[in-house]
Amino acid sequence: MGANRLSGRANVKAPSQASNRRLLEVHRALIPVALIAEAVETLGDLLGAAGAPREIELDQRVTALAVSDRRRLGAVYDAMRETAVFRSIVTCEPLLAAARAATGARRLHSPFQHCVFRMALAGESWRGFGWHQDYPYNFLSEDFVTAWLPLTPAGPHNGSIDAAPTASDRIYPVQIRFKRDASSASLGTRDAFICERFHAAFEAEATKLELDPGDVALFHNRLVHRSGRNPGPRHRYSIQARFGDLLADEIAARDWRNRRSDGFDAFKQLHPDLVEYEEAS
Ligand SMILES: O=C(O)CCC(=O)C(=O)O
Repeated sequence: MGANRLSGRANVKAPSQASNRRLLEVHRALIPVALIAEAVETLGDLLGAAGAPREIELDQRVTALAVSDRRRLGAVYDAMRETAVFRSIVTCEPLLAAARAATGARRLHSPFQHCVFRMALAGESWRGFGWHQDYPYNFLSEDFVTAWLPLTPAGPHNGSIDAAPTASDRIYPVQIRFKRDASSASLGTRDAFICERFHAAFEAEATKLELDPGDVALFHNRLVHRSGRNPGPRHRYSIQARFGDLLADEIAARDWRNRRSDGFDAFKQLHPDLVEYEEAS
């Protein structure tokens, strides 16, 4: 796998048959340092309130809670997304300005259900996302973007994100399957990963993002990417938000319908040809 560090000005153009918006931009030090610090402290406090020992550092608190009470760790994921600092980050003006520039939107569309907090725990690759594009997942306007921002350094040491920009010239067919844990038990919600026959081409050009806290990667929804496997021992903490063009013809024409709950119904209706398989519920 390629180990290129994407530079601050990464700008990979899509082939001409697709939209000419940038597939991937990395903005260094975009999010105010104080907001990142507050988010990390808030996460530490949440873990403490959930029962993790307060005298140990962040990663150790997460590991301790994952071992002692996995369900409580799940509650911390959800609560983190409900904090004021989370909202402050996904609505901070530098991020919105970058999103407006990347999408060309005069008015941004950013449904809150598509703003997520993630912990990629060391060694838990079953929780990661396989090769996918965000288009079916969020289903906003044609040129919508994902903002991916780490709260602690992200790189090969904790997996980060693998991206395959030059293969991102079209929307690929997907297989819709239930998420499963390490023992293959269904987790109830679904994924739409790209069909396996394309993976070798993605692997051949995969590039790993290296980002510091405060940096933001903006991906076009067509960017093929996946969660890099976190070898540990550090966990990875990140926030993702999605931004589309509220006034784009295609989203207005479908009454702003996007992926409002689990499932890929709106995507399936528009692109039945791109769903190669769907696991029965
Ligand atoms: O953070 C990750 O590991 C994957 C997230 C991702 O691929 C996404 O939000 O689109």
